[in-house]
Amino acid sequence: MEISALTRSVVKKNHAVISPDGYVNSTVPGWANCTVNVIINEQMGARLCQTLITLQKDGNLAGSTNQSQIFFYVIEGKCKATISGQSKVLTNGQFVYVPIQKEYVFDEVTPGTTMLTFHKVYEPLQETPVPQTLFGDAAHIPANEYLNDPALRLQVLLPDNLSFDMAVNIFTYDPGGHLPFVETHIMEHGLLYLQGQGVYMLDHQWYPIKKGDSIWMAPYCQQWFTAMGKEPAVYIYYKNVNRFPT
Ligand code: UGY
Ligand code: MN
Repeated sequence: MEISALTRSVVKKNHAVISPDGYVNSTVPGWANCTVNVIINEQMGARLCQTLITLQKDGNLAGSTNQSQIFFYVIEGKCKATISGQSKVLTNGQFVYVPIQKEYVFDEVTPGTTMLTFHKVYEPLQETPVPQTLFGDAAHIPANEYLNDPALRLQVLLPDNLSFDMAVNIFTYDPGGHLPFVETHIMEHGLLYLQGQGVYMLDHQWYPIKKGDSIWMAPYCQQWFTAMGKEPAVYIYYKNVNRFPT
């Protein structure tokens, strides 16, 4: 029998590992016929929000982005996204970036569809246009070798220009691949494992990680990862970028 008093999840001052065994669902106004797990939020000291949504029959997400832009990513399944009148059907690996002050509706869902969201309060930059709605497909985004290591590949899902103050990337590590050094940086991360497993070092503590787990790394949380097992380890992650370090 499993021991119910154990979990791999930890929540610390500057990082968290959230494994699905600890999920307790939230009710989010406007998001109907779905389960919502708020994985990362300012309540834990973060400056982003990350949620996981499982849509049931007649699942429907409706709302307005207001001050926080939202990146919606379909992990598995199918739904229709309508952003201020512009519609598109999204399936596995497809996404839509919804800028501030837009109305969105997700409906016509296949029951069981799972989605990931990253939310960030937008920081406007003088004389720089606010980004537009952007639909995309991870399958069509090049996977570039990372820092001259053929075992590591990075896909950059959002345009890399000053209009955007958040980045969302997919990082793929072949088994045995690892970050080339321990990163120490001001940017914050929210992250979801899409495939495989490995070991993450967060502030000199070591965590086994696998598909379905999420991680929050506060600014300056020191970080390193190595992939293990027989298949590549893949994670999708958020990073705040392109703004003056106030
Ligand atoms: O973009 C990054 O900072 C990335 N290399 N960090 C990470 O994967 N933990
Ligand atoms: Mn990093």
